[in-house]
Amino acid sequence: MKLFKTEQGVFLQDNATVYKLAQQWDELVNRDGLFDFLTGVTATAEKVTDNKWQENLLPPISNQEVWAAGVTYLQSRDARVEESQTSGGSDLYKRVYDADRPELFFKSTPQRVVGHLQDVSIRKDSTWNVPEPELTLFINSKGKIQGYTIGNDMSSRSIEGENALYLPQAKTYDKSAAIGPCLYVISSPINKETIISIVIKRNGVSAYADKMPLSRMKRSLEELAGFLFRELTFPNGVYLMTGTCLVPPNDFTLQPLDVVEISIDGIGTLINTIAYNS
Ligand code: DO4
Ligand code: MG
Repeated sequence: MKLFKTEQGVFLQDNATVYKLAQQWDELVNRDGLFDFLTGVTATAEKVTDNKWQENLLPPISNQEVWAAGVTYLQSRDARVEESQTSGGSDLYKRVYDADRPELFFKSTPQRVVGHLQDVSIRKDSTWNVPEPELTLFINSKGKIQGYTIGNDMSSRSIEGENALYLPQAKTYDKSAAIGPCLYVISSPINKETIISIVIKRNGVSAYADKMPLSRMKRSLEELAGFLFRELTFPNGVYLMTGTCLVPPNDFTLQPLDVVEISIDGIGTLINTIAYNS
C-alpha cells in the first residue's frame, strides 16, 4: 500500500483503488501496525475515482526529522577513502565501515525537504556534487520500522573531501534532501534483493546509470534504527536514509537542469531536477 501526501490531504493507493483518508499525516503514520490499520481503513474511507489527486504531490512528511546513515556499503566507503586521501581522513571511513557503531548524522528538518518532481539543490560554493540514492525508512516513535520511501541524500563531495569535519555543510543545506513519491507500507520487511537504481539525465540523455540490490548493505535496517533510537526520541516518528551504494565516477558532477531519477522496486520512482538555491 502507498500513502501519498498532497495539498488536498492524504491519499492511500491499494493496487488500483485510491482512497482519501480523513486523518492528518502525523497521527496517521505514527502508530504500531500501520499496515493493518491501513487495511482496516479501506472498509470505510472515501474512494477516489479521478486522477486529480496526483497533481499536487508533497513530500510524505509533516513533523518528522530526516536522519541518515553513512558508509553502509563498500561503494560508499571506497569513494570516500579516495576523496579524502589528501585531507588525511581516509582512515576514518575504513574504520567506521568496520566498527560496531554505524555513522549516523542529522540530514534535514522537514521544511528543507523536497518531494517528487520538485527541485533539489547543489551548493554554489561546491565544485563536486552528487545525488545519493538511498532506501529510506519510516520509523515510528517506538522505534519500529513501519514503511519505506526513496531518498536522495544530495552531497557535496568537494566539501566533504576537503575535511571530514565539514560533513554537515556537505550534507545539510536548503533542498538537499528529497523523499518520495510515497510512503510504502507492506505487511513484512522489505525484501533484501530489492533493486535500487538511478539514472541521471542531461539534456534528456543518460549521463550516468547504475543499480544494485539492497542486500549489498553491510548492516541490517533494524541495527541502524536501534542505534538512532539509543538516546534520541522522535514524538512523530523519523525518516532514516540508509546510505548509498550508487556512486557516479569521479569526473562526474551534477549541473543545473540535470534530472535525477531514483527507483526502488515496489516503491516507485523519485524524480528531481537540479537547481541552485536562489
Ligand atoms: O560519511 C559520509 C557520508 C556517507 C553517506 O552519506 C553515505 O554513505 O551514503
Ligand atoms: Mg548518503
